[in-house]
Amino acid sequence: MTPAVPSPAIGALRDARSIVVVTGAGVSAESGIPTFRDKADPDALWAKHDPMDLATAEAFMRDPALVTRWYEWRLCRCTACRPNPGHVALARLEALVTRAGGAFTLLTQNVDGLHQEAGSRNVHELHGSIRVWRCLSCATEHPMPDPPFREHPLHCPRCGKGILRPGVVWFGEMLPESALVAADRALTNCDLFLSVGTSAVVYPAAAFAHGARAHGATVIEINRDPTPLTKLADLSLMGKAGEILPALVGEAFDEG
Ligand code: BV8
Repeated sequence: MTPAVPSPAIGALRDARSIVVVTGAGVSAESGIPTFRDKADPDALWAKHDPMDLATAEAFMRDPALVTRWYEWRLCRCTACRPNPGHVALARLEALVTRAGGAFTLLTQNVDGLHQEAGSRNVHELHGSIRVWRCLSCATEHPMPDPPFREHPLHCPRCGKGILRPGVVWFGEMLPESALVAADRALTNCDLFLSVGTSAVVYPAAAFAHGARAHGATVIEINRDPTPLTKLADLSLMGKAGEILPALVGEAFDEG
């Protein structure tokens, strides 16, 4: 079902010269990857687990086998899922905007790699990637072997003694410097900011819309439910990202 998209959103997309998009777990929900806080989703990750028991460095040091198994389970879900029309629409939008000489930056909180698989190019993984793991002893990075893992936790294939942790950003950990620099540069210069499929409660990503707004950007939120950002946004498009994004990009750029 193709949703009706308000003409101001179509005009804003068509006129934008520099777009920043922030995405969260909601953009991967229609690919079959559970979200974190979605009250309507019994599989939501934080509905079943306390994030402080699984998504912190302390939790990993306390029980590396448990946290390794949880990320192994999530990795299984990620590798079994494919990009949905929402991911594809964002990759198409980037191609259209950059081909016309504009700028496009995708800042994702997701760790599943689906934006890149859909063809998005200028992607910055604010919270790292589940597909790369790092040795706590020699700090080397390793692409994740396909599950099931041979041991829990995994030992470093290079030094043999360190254990591997997922290359994600846990609570209390700094975001990658390169992603923060890219975000700062893009937010300072953008004229359109899209927030897609995020509950807008995890910082510093949740503050990006405010920064873009302060620099004069139009803020559009695409989400299935209201969030703390909804009242700040210039436009709030309620619904599924996998339906709204293709309709929005199609209305803005397809002739006829
Ligand atoms: C840091 C691990 C320095 C990876 C995650 C102020 C400034 C700076 C930091 C803080 C601050 N205040 C508090 C902090 C600390 C903390 C924080 O933000 N806490 C919150 C909870 C209050 N931030 C940090 O620790 C960050 N580090 O800033 O370092 C520092 C440190 C300490 C103190 C000060 C400074 C690190 C943040 C990263 C944490 N890592 N996970 C992993 O395992 O994946 S967080 C977790 O939440 C995920 O990474 C996820 O990316 C992130 C955000 O969740 P969402 O993606 O938004 O997903 P959610 O389920 O919540 O929402 C989905 C939405 O989609 C819903 O609205 C739903 O309705 C909607 N939806 C569903 N289906 C659809 C849909 N929408 C559209 N279409 C659909 N089909």
